[in-house]
Amino acid sequence: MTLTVTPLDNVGVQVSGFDINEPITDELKAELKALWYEHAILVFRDQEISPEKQIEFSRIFGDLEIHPLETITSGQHPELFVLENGGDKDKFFTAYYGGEEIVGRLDWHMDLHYTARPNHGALLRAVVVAKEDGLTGFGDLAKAYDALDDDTKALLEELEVAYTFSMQRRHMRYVDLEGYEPGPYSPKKPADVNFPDFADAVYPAVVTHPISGRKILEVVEQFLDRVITPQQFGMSNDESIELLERLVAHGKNPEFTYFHKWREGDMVLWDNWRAMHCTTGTKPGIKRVINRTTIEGDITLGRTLTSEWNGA
Ligand SMILES: O=C(O)CCC(=O)C(=O)O
Ligand SMILES: [Fe+2]
Repeated sequence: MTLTVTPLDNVGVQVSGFDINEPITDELKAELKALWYEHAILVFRDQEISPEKQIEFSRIFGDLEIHPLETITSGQHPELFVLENGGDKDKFFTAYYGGEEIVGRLDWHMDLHYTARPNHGALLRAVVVAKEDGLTGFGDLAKAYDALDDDTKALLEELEVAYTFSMQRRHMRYVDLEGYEPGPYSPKKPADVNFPDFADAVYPAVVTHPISGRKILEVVEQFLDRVITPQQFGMSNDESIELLERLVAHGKNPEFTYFHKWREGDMVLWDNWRAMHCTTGTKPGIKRVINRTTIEGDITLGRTLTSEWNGA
C-alpha cells in the first residue's frame, strides 16, 4: 500500500500519498478502487485537478455517463457537469426553510435511485467554494445496516420499499417538511424540467452490494413512499410507516454521516450503491461551483412498478 488513508469524522476516508498528475499505475488504480469499495466515501485534497484530469481519474472507477438531472454540461467536456449556485438559474432551486430563503438544498438521496438503476458513483470537485454553507453530506448505509438490531435485520430481509418520484418536495412522505415552503419558481411536475413520468421504483429493504457483498440499508428519505404490502408481513400500515420513519432517522444518525466542508480543489468520490448524500444549500447570491463526473450504474438494483391492469 503506497497510499496514506486517514479516517474522516465517522465514515469515509481522506486519501493522499499520490500525485494525480503523475501516471497512475495499474497497481495504484487497484488500490484506489479497493479503497472505494472498502470505505464508500473518499476525499482527495491538495491535488492540482484540471477538468481533463478529473475525467481521466474518474474513469478508473468505471465508464462515465451523462447525468440526466443536470442540464449544464461543459461544452468541451460532455462528461463533466457544472453544478452552480449564485447564477441566473437559482430561482428554480430556491425554497424556504423556517422562513429562510435557501438555494439548492437537497434531502438525503442516492442519484437516479428513482429509476431502479442508480449511478455507481460520482466525483465532485470544488471549483468555487461558497463563502458560507454549501456543505455536502454523505451517509454510509452499510454501516447503518450493520448497527441495526437483529430483529429489525430479520424483518427487513423480507420487505421491499417503493420510491415515488416527485418534483414537489412537499409531497415527499419522509422528508422533514416542518417550516418548508416551495419557492415561486419551484418546478411542479417532471415535464417542467423535461423529465418523463417515472414509474415507482421498488427495492429490497436490504440490497446486497454487487461487488463488496456488504448489506446496504436501502431506505433513504427522498422519494421514499411505502413498504410494499405490509399486511402480508404482519404489519399494519401505521406500523410500516413507523418503521420507515425509524429507519430514515437511523440512517441520518451522525455516527454514519460525514459533512464535507469544501476547500477549493477538494474532490470527493462516493459509491452511490452504498452511500447516500445531501446538500445544505446556500443563501441567495452566494457563488458555488462544483464540477461533477458520474460513474455509470451498469447494474439494476431495484425494479420499476408498471401497471399490470389489463382492463379485465
Ligand atoms: O452540490 C452538491 O453538493 C451535491 C449535489 C448532488 O446531489 C449531486 O451532485 O448528486
Ligand atoms: Fe445527488
